[in-house]
Amino acid sequence: MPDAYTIYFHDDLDGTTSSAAFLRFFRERGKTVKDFVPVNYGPTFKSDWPDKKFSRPFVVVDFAYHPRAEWWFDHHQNPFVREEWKTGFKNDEKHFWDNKAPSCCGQVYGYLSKKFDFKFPPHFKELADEVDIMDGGLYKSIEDSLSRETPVRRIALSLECPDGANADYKRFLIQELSEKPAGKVAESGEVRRRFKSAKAELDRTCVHYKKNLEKRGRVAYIDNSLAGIETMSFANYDVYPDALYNVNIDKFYHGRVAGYHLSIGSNIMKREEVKVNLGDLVEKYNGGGHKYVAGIDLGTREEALRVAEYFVNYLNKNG
Ligand SMILES: [Mn+2]
Repeated sequence: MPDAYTIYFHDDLDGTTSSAAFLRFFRERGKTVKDFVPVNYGPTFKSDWPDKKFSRPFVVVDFAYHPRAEWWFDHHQNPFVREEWKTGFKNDEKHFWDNKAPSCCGQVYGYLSKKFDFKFPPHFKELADEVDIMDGGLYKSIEDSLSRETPVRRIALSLECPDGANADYKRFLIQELSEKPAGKVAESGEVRRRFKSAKAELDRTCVHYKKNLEKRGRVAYIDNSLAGIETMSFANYDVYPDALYNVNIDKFYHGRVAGYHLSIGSNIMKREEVKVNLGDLVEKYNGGGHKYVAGIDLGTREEALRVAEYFVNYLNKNG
């Protein structure tokens, strides 16, 4: 199949659902997709990405720009690894950057519907709207942000359990979501089993936050790296509803190599008070993100603590 596409997608809910939208679109236009490959930012992302060996032709969704991508859609703040890629870039029919889009899934859904007059089945609208809320942090309240009751949120949480991280599970979800409403997909044993285990972990995380979260000025701060707890941004504001920002550290593994992730976010209920662009602020540490939420990967815990300290102070002074 020389013309079958490979879709490279950001390894999260948004990338997975963006791929499902593309699969639907391609399939109905008689094109085949031979594989779906999750990609992520990591300590060596910026040096690896330009020379990465892609299976061609390929599509990139919800992730950094690459000039060889036949189709590319992204909504991140700084998707250009090289300066000349940024200056040479113009949106065209198959390449579209929209850093105002709450999610890439919503972006792809809206774009393909409008530009190609493509008729998605009705369940895609529900999917795109929910991913917009989740990826764009457009929740109605902190309570709403913690709720995992809708089918799309159940699927999102299922990705958080250890065996939700594997690529085959994402491939399964992409196929399923391209065909069926999220409500049907969420009922499958594959999703339910992972949801149950991730929900137990989420409950443990909320207890950990209640016990250990510190309020430092306007910033909610926690180092989760020793407790083996993953950052849960909204838990910050459940504990301290009047905090404006959060700075959280957690530990992750890239294969066998440990790394430390710094999550910097803002309170979704106080967005009009946010004066800085977090995505821009983290650039000098090779981080990435949007105006309201950003992340940085660091090699050691000492480094993570030092950079966290810098941002706690910076945000109290300037944010
Ligand atoms: Mn996204």
